[in-house]
Amino acid sequence: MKMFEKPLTRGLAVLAVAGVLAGVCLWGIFGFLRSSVPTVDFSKTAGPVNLRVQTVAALGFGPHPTWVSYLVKDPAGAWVHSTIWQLPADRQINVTVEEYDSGGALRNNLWGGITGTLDSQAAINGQSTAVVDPSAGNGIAHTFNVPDLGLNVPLYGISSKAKNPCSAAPCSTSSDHNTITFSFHTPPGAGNYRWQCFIPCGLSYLYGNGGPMGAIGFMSGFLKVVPA
Ligand SMILES: [Cu+2]
Repeated sequence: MKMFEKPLTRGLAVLAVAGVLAGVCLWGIFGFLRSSVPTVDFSKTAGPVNLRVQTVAALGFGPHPTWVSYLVKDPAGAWVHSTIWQLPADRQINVTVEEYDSGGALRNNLWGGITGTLDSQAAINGQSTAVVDPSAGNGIAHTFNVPDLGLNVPLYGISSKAKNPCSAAPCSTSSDHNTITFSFHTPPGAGNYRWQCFIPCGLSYLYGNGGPMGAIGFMSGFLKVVPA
């Protein structure tokens, strides 16, 4: 190996490799820090909490602009890329989901049924229903599930041929969307309740379960229930 004949050359090569490795490590660490998800606090609200969220086909910014995601509107009215929502205990939460993604069939039709809401129903564009047939119409784009609260709400998708889809979040209601509303009651005690989407919507990942499906801030998060 003529290239590493001289000790100085060899030393420089080792330094260069070490430098690249250190760079890769720092890039990974800062990438992780950048992606930390903020908590959006709704616990100071008096009376029922009106929670407005949206599901989008592509976030459009940050390290993963192509990923599907949830966003939430903070109490000041700004859309925030967060799935960690702090809620008061023992309180009615009125949820409005603006759903901007296209839908499809479910791998398990069980997730088409609505459970855990106040009347075991949800309204899709104003029409109350207890079940969304995944093989009818546009199918289901995402679900909102809080397993510990028995909550399952399928989110009816927009047409894959929609003429005015939203391409980057936060989406405006002038883009094609469905509005899904439902209410639930938070438990009387404090606790962290994990929630997630049960549709394997991480396209281009193995079985759809990677990427945004495995990342807090995209298709899963926490309800941080705190004493009111
Ligand atoms: Cu999803």
